[in-house]
Amino acid sequence: MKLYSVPHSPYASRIRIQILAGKLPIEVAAPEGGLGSESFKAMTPTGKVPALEVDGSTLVESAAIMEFLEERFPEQALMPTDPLQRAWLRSVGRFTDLDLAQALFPLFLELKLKSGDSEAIAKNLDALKARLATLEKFLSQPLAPALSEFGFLDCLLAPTLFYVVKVPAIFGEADILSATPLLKQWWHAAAERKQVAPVLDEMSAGLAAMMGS
Ligand SMILES: N[C@@H](CCC(=O)N[C@@H](CS)C(=O)NCC(=O)O)C(=O)O
Repeated sequence: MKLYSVPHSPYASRIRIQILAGKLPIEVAAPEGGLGSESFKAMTPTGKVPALEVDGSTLVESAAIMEFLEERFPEQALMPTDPLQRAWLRSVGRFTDLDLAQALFPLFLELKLKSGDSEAIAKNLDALKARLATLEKFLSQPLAPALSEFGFLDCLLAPTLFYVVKVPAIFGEADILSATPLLKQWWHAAAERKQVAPVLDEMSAGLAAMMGS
């Protein structure tokens, strides 16, 4: 099996945490010809990373790849067996991708376009904080895993939280998690874990390289 990944991608980083945690026998490689190349686009339905080459097929979409690896390597599975807790994790995953990550996109765009529109930036930061308040409610539910434990939630959430913390800081919001204490506690614990920290380091290096610093 071969995972196509780029270091800064939060979606590919989910799978890299899973591989590191379970010592899964999966080679990690850059997309052939680079991300965006015609040869990589021809290999996958979406042309995006992560893409997992397995048994002559190419799987895409991080959430689907994560669940595939759970089933393919059951002895290394990170999800609990309880269907309710599994459903809770999937609901956090969907919220992360469909709401939280979407709230980051206008800020990424601002980093690229540098409009300097402070009103728009403040509005986008407020929208992001509203999503974080929702995430705090998820974490306060009884179905949430213990904040101190490594698990599937780390793979799902830590790579996106990396950007949630990093991007607002560039706009002067030094502690975006200050109003969400459970999330803040979870983030600080997760970022230190041995299965997560090396991947966050790769993300930092990848981001710096991408931004030319
Ligand atoms: N929903 C996808 C998102 C994947 C995605 O957007 N990957 C980005 C990198 S972070 C990508 O490959 N972009 C290349 C492109 O859009 O051409 C997933 O969860 O895997």
